[in-house]
Amino acid sequence: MSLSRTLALIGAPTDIGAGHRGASMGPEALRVAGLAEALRERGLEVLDVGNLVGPVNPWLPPTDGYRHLDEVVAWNRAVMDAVHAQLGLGRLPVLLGGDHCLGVGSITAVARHCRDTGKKLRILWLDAHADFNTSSVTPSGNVHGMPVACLCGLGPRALTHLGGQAPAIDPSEIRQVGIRSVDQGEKRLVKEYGLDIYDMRYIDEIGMKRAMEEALEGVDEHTHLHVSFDVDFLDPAIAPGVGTTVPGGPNYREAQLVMEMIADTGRLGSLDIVELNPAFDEHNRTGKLAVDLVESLFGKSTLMRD
Ligand code: B3U
Ligand code: MN
Ligand code: MN
Repeated sequence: MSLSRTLALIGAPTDIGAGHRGASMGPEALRVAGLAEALRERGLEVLDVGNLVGPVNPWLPPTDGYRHLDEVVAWNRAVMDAVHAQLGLGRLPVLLGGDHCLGVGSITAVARHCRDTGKKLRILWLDAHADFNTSSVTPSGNVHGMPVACLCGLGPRALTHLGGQAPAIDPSEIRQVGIRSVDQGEKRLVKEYGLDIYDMRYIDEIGMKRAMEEALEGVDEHTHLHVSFDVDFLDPAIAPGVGTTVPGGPNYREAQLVMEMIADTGRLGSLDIVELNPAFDEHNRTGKLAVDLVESLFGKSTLMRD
């Protein structure tokens, strides 16, 4: 893989948008699992820029359909600024979450960078959940169930307009893979917005290889590929260390194939690793698995391939 760019690891230690506490420990768990060392081993230059700071989690019930909206906005501003700054320096940002509400800041920054540089944006959203809830249909008020809707212009103004203009992305720029939990009202919305969803039913029927070929179709040398990797994408049998496990996810081999096929495009431009929750993990097993998969995402393979 022709990746001469420096990677910038950006920690965002918060669980501000989640339904369980503990994703705030995600960045450190990824570091302890040896993320930077593993990537350096691959010959990549890796800079750990440390952790962002933001408000503490007040752990309050939702108001007007959102939990902790002000704090969510503050964290996302910090993420957006940090990701955008690293992209501006020519580095490949790797956001270490933190819960998935941070995808709003990260992808808003990436979308702006693509507009400024004339790149085509393709987002691969690897997740058990569609994350397309709004305040009126959410079963929980947790903003980690809403980032894709916010990015598509549906949500509180402070998040939809985080980067100044809305929507940050067009639904046609995103492919969701591994989906197996979509709430009632959310189902109607993803249909209305025409999201391209490779759910587990579809993957079972056609296989992961073909599903990924379809999800990556059209990716070319003008494409900036952003991967938003929610660790609950993985089957809970191999990845118990997340807040909201959903059975029936990709197994180890399927997950490896996903990462390898993305690596093969050579177009990976930015990455989120979110929802890792060490409070639910077993001796950082899920953290180590995430590192293993990210190594594949950056080109580790058993044999030399061309
Ligand atoms: N869809 C549910 C649950 C959920 C979404 N994302 C995660 N969990 N990690 C909700 O609360 O919106
Ligand atoms: Mn998610
Ligand atoms: Mn999820």
